[in-house]
Amino acid sequence: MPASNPAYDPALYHPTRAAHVLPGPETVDDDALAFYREQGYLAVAHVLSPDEVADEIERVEDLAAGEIDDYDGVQLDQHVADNQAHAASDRVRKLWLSGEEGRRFGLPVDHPTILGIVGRLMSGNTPALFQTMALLKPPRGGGEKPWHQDHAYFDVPLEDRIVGVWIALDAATVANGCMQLLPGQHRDGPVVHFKRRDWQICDANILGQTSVAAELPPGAALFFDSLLPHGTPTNDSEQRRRAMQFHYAPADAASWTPEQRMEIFGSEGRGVSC
Ligand SMILES: O=C(O)CCC(=O)C(=O)O
Repeated sequence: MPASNPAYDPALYHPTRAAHVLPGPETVDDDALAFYREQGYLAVAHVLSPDEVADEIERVEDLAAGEIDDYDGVQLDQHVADNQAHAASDRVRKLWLSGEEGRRFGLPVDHPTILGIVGRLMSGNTPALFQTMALLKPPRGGGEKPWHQDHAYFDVPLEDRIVGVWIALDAATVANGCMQLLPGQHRDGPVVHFKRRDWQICDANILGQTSVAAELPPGAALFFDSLLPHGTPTNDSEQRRRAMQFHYAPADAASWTPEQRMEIFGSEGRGVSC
């Protein structure tokens, strides 16, 4: 019997509206950059073409199936072990890759459209890739990622804000566990995290708040600030939700020790990874 997903209050994921998605990278103008500074995110369609999406799905499926030599970063999803898998990824929650592995296995971490937008969001600073992953939410039970700020996982000073890029390979919807966000709250600064269902913000801080659902078509990307609170519920639908996520730091970013990070984000955060 697969383990069931840890119970959580469904009211944690109750979006009242969908995020506005810009029609394409060419529409990322000064207003869009101002929106990102104000809201902490930017959703943009057609960052990858349909052919690029098809290629990336193939790559992700090969990695998930263990068909790539020299790669052992597959993290199974404990909750879907009895899925009648049509795709290798239907049993997998995450593919962990270092930045360099992302490059070596051909994920689009150096895609000019992505780097161009990230560079502008960093006000011209050069983006340096430091983490690559694929985040898979298999149908019928793919696991929750509780609310958190990505910066709580990174040993990087708060001034050196990291940009996350979450790219939909399948349509991401509320039903299959798209990203949910608390717009503008990156400006409120770091929030203390606790080890509960994961390294996360306390549920009580989230309940009663109004979230926005980043519903994205395949090939669209969500760019988001490393202090923006976000989370994803379980996928209880019949539709798989495959995505890639890259993180970029400013090239001149400094480093923190884990102790410096834990002083800000909470003392239970040793050895966490996201
Ligand atoms: O894609 C997901 O389900 C969660 C992504 C996320 O928030 C993370 O890995 O930090």
